[in-house]
Amino acid sequence: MAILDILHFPDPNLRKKARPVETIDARIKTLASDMLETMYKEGGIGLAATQVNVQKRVVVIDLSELRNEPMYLINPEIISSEGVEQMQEGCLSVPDYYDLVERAEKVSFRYLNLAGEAKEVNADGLLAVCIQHEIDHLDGKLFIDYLSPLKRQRLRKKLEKQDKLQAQIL
Ligand code: GNR
Ligand code: NI
Repeated sequence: MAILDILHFPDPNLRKKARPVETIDARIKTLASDMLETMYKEGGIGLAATQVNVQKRVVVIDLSELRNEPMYLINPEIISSEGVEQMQEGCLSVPDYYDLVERAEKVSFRYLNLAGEAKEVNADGLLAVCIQHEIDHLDGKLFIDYLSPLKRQRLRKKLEKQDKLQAQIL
C-alpha cells in the first residue's frame, strides 16, 4: 500500500487521455488499491488514475459515510444519460475550490470490476455526478473547464503561486 502524489491544475499531465486497461493484472490491482488509500487520506469521494499521473482507465469511488464501500472501476463508460442537473463540485486536483457544474442528471454506465466481471449501473444524485467527473479526468477534462475562462485564469494564478510556495517548503 502506498500514498500517491495528486497532480494539481494547471499540470499538463492532467490533460492526457488515459488508455483502456487490457489485462487486470497485479500492477492494476496495486494501482487501484493505492488510489483508494490516497483518496481516503485526502478525503475524496472519487479518484481517477490521471490524477496520480497514470494514463490508464482506472477509477475508484466510495460515497459511503463510513468509507468502507469502495468501488473499483476499470474502463468505465457512460452508456446513456438523461436530464440536466446542477451540483456543487470540488476536485482533489483543484484544491480548496468549489463551484456549480451542470451535468446529466441520470446516467447508465458500465465497467469491469477487479475480477474482470462486466457491471452495469443506473445512477442519479452524487454517484451520477461523480462518475461523469471521473470519466472526464480520464479524458483529460476538469470540472473547471465548464466555468468561465476568467474564473479558470484566476484559479490558475492562485494554484501556481500556492504550489510554488509549497515546492520551496518541501
Ligand atoms: O471528493 C470529491 N468530491 C466531489 C464532489 C462533487 C463532485 C465531484 C467530486 S469528485 C472529488 C474527488 C475528485 O477530485 N475526483 O476526481
Ligand atoms: Ni476530480
